[in-house]
Amino acid sequence: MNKIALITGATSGIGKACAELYAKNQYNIIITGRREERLSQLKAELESTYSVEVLSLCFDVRSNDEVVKAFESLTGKWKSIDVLVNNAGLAKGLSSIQNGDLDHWEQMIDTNVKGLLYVSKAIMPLMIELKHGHIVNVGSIAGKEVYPNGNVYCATKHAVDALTKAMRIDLLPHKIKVSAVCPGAVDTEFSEVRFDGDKEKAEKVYLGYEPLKAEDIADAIYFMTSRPAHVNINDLLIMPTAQASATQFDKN
Ligand code: NDP
Ligand code: 8X3
Repeated sequence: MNKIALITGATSGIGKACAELYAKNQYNIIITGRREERLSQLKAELESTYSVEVLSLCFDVRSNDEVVKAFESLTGKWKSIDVLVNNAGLAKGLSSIQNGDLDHWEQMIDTNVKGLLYVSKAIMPLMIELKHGHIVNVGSIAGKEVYPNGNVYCATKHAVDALTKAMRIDLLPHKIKVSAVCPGAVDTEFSEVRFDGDKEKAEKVYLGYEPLKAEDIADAIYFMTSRPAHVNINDLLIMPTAQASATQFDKN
């Protein structure tokens, strides 16, 4: 029987690359995101390319009601989730804390912290019942270091780091693995979202060096979840070779 991977934020970037890689490895996939059309398109692509089953759930992780409703709809085999990749997340803005935008702060906290909690709260009981499962939280270098003007985004990713450790401790007796993957710069839609659709500004983030690709992170996540039962990779910090820390780049 195929295993099942649930990937939040699969409409783009790291989540989409994960959905593709798990499907390629014959997992049945649950993909989530807010953009229905992208979800339908990805579902059709994965089903036809890899002959796996794909369930698409369109909801906003910031709404616990939507999260609960989406996962209450799971029936039969779809409740036996082997892997949960808590990937949905975003940065909004890049400004000093004193000039911060309250709406940006709320979007980041509600998505990266509360959204991750809501999804986990819905899925953990299923894994506990099975005494089996692996949760991979997508953290960031921003959860290891704080960089100028990164303030609230960095705080949300530090929270992901703390929650990963907390989940690993509390879920230990239930035989559920919990890991974090923490990337440096990955060329996705991340910067376009951060700069409210300003493509020119977003492109500059990845100029003059070779950033990571979404597929690099998907590879790492798949590797983590395909270790033998007695092995857990707690935390993986993965950077472009040209990036030594949150702020130090070797640019041309
Ligand atoms: P993208 O913007 O390409 O993808 C983000 C995904 O998150 C999209 O599928 C989006 O789907 C989903 N998402 C965002 N907000 C919500 C929401 N409220 N409800 C449901 N889904 C949501 O960026 P990345 O792939 O780069 O980002 C994925 C994760 O990786 C994030 O947690 C990010 O913080 C983290 N990260 C990224 C790095 C980078 O440099 N790119 C580095 C380190 C970590 P939709 O819009 O359809 O809802
Ligand atoms: C994304 C990486 O450092 O650009 O989490 O904010 S960073």
